[in-house]
Amino acid sequence: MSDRFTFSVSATSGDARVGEMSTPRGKIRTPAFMPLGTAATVKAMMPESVRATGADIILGNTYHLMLRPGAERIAALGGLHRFMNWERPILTDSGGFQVMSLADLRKLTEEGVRFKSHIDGSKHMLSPERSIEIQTLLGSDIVMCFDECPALPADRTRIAESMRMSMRWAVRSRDAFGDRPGHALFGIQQGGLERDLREESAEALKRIGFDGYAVGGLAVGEGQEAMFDCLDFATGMLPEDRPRYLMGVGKPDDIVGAVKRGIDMMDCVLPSRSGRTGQAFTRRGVVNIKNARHADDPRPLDEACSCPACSQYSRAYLHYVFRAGEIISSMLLTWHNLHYYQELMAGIRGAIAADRFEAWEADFHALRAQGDI
Ligand code: PRF
Ligand code: ZN
Repeated sequence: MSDRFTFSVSATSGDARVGEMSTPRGKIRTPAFMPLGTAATVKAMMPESVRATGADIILGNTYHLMLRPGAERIAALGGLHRFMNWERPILTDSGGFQVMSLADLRKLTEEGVRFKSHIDGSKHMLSPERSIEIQTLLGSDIVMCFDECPALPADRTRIAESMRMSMRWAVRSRDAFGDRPGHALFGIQQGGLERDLREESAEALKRIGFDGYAVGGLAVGEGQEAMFDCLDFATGMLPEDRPRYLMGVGKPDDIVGAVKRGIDMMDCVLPSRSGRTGQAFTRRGVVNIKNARHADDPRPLDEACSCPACSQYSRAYLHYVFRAGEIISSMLLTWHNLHYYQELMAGIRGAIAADRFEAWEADFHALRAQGDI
């Protein structure tokens, strides 16, 4: 295995690409879906089960881990991989986005952001330098620049100012990261839905130079159509020979549409969170397992799925354990949802490799249109 971070595209179908990232901790097949391991656990899953679903990489969060149990503590215990028993690649988000959505009493300045913990009210500061330091302490394989973005809709002035500050922070993130062979630093494009601001942001990031490039500031309230319209121009502004990561996306049809527009990586809380709230993703759309119509149904959730929830249990059982608040409900539905997402990615990669992505996409939508059995 290479001791450097590399990325190569092996096939394309339209603007969709299939390829591979390589890190000293393992390979990542792209397009990749990264499950959330926000707080040093993919909730309700053992790490070997996460791997069994087909995940090559998971995501950790600077914001949560700095508050609890603390980055210095994790470093002293041998780093995040050993701490959580996941030895494969980990990408960490940089914290700014989570501060703005989760923390109390935020104060944003050129230096960074001061805030109070949503857990115990304690005071903290994050800056580009501190965020990179924390991600380094964690031992993250793919480190994200420290950035900030407004929820949409927002004033163009606010979007432009925020993007320009994030680009100044990108310079500081790059300087703080230095040169760490085997570890990657990704820049994050901002600029809302405005083409010229996205272009200005992409040019600033390319001048600095990163191992990969993320599209940030989307899926923040604008809706799918507006997000796709933006991706139609935003993705192509980023270097073709580097991975492109759409942050915080999304539902299965968001993922398919993003890949179609040239995206290589995504992450989302949806499959794991929905697993805990009784929503299952299937090839025929979303199934609400708490619905009374499942109470006597001996059939599996999805007869074509090979996960434990589908191969060993009935809808009636899944319905009952959810209603009864049993812990196994979260375990089984999370496993199923993560398995579904990884099967979706495998299907996407196969279709691109065979240069039949468009036909695959038509089948994907046709089956969903039929609805649940
Ligand atoms: N920036 C960072 N993390 C993010 C986002 C962003 O813009 C988003 C937006 N969808 C999700 N997570 N750093
Ligand atoms: Zn299943």
